[in-house]
Amino acid sequence: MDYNLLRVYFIMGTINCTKDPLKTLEEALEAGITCFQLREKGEGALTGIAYEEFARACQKMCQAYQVPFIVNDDVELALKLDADGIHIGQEDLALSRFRKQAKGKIVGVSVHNSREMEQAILSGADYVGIGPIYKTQSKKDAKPPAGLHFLSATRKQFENFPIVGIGGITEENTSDILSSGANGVSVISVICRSKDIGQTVKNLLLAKK
Ligand code: TZP
Ligand code: MG
Repeated sequence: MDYNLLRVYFIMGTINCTKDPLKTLEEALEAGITCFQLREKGEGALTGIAYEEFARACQKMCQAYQVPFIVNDDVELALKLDADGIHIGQEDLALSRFRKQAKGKIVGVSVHNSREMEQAILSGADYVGIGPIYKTQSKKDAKPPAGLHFLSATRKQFENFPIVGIGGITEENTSDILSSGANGVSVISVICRSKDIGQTVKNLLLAKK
């Protein structure tokens, strides 16, 4: 896959937003995010028809900006909507079970150790998410922060595999994530809670290794 798509990878669900979720997404797209993942989960998340309609609205907006629309966990919805990709965690459906169905789609997997990393590659992942690097408020069942060590060790072992860092990433620490070998940063709250999404995304895009 094109590494550049991972550069500023925005993840969002309605409960993460402090203002209208579609407005949040539009401002982020306008400012130049390179990828979007719908992660509609947690207490108060949309379900059923409302969830599907919201997903379709997000997808339409992403298409207008030619930014990949990725669905978290929900393989069924991703296939139904013909999303550009799917992101799965270790607790989710095994990638080997749907890799064929997801032919041509971007498939991302969250990994936390070298065994999971090797398995993700063998199963046909297109990229991996490594984290939480720092403490995060956005995922209730997040593992303890791992810091930069596993990220940099993984980059040394897999020189060219697409990797995105996640968890507690801000405008200030993005450079550290990039210099530790990630091709980009995935973020929820720094964008969802920003008072100036345009400026926040610009700062994330401008951060240097
Ligand atoms: N997986 C690991 S940390 C995390 C996910 C989905 C949440 C990241 O959110 P934030 O607000 O950018 O820390
Ligand atoms: Mg998951």
